[in-house]
Amino acid sequence: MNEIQYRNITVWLVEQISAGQPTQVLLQAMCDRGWRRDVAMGLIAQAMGERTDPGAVAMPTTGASPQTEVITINGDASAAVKPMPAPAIDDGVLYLDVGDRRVPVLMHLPRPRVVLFGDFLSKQECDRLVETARPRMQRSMTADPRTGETMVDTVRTSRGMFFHRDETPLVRTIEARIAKLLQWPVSHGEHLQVLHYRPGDRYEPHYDYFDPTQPGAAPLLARGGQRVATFLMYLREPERGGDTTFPDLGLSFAPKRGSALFFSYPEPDPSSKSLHGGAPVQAGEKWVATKWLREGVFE
Ligand code: PD2
Ligand code: ZN
Repeated sequence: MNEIQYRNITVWLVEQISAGQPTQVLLQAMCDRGWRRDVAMGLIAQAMGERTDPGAVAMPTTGASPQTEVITINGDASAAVKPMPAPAIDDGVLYLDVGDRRVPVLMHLPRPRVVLFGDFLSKQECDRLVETARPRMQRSMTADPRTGETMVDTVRTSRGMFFHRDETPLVRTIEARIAKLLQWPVSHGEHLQVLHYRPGDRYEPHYDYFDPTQPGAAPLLARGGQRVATFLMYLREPERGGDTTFPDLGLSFAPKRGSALFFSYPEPDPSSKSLHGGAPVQAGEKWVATKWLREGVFE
């Protein structure tokens, strides 16, 4: 860290503190972006006009929404704050209240942020979503990075469909539940997608964000900005296979019915470590629903 980075982060911290941003959120955002915790605490304390002994800093324990990420551009910490969808996982939390149910937190990784939830959907909700989607399933498409046009692609052999926002009472309930859990408005979510994988079907490892260096990204980004997070709900489990995998993290999640997986990628590049895929279904059928979260309003 050079002196300019320290000066810029301090300026940013003073602005954030003056605007009322809780210190806990600032600390988390800095740690998430690679600042050592003690250094971050010292800088926050300094910015608050307190002494720099980390032990002297009183950190409030209450969470705040929305969560934020400190973005470092070209290695320069001329930091900008970026709100991000994220569950309010305070230290030691076991359940999150989403209004109509308490959702168990089964596993979480802070960086990159990956969270596994149990019981996000009931068995009845999973079944109803599958049966409503089934007559509308078509071969899944991917976006061509050169043109932005959607196309059939061998990396993704599932079938899928999209619900319109608010299309049915159940879709509305699920969208509201996701918004509450991730502290992110319904308006900033893409339409709910249902995917169906049969034996052999898979989704090769990929990033969900649009590569901004590709010419085809512009039309995709024009509608709601960049994708910043994914929320994947498991609706029907196969007999074998079909894990969601993160090759860079060595993580693999079994597609357990009713559970849901969240991960975010504050920057649209491989440093997000958000490479992930759907392993081939070996036996039986896998059904999932995906909600991709945008940084802006997705019409
Ligand atoms: O179905 C999956 O496991 C899966 C894996 C990777 C879904 C997606 N990506 C997606 O919908 O983006
Ligand atoms: Zn994906």
